[in-house]
Amino acid sequence: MATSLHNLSDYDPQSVPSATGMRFGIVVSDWNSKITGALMRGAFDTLIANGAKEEDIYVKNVPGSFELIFGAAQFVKSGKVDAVIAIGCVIRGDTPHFEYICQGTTQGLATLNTDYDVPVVYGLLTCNNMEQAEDRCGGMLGNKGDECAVTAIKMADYRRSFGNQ
Ligand code: DLZ
Repeated sequence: MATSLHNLSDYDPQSVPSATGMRFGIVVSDWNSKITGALMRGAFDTLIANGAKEEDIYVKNVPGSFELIFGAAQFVKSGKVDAVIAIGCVIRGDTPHFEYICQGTTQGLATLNTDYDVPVVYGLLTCNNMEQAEDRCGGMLGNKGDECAVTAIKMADYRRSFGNQ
């Protein structure tokens, strides 16, 4: 869980398997694009820094966070990737919409993880305000995109340990 004591970009490079030869899908929500763009760049750069080839990283955009479910499902079913990173940012507003989008998106992404054999990494920021989002996409708490990339590599490696290529 992210706290003011935990920089999301901190990780031990020794603990991360090589991403060379792995293929990744990144699906990015256009809502709050300044935030999601920074998260995507963090994820992309961290995959590259750990050995992934640029041509093995596929980036697709969807309109909003709720569409991350369908967007991620397309990658999962394509058979082209070892892991998917779903990136979005929901900011609390005046109505209960925030709860519905967050819960629906979270449940949808969780279901993909149980129904298919390609891991989907949860890169959804669920923030009370824009400041919290900025802190988590390259600000004082690091970049959650970096954290998602490390998780995607570890999960792709885990999947391969079961013989899935
Ligand atoms: C409608 C909506 C609202 C109000 N807020 C956000 C948000 O903060 N972040 C986000 O990613 N998407 C938001 N959306 C759009 C929904 O995710 C979705 O795209 C629409 O409800 C259409 O299905």
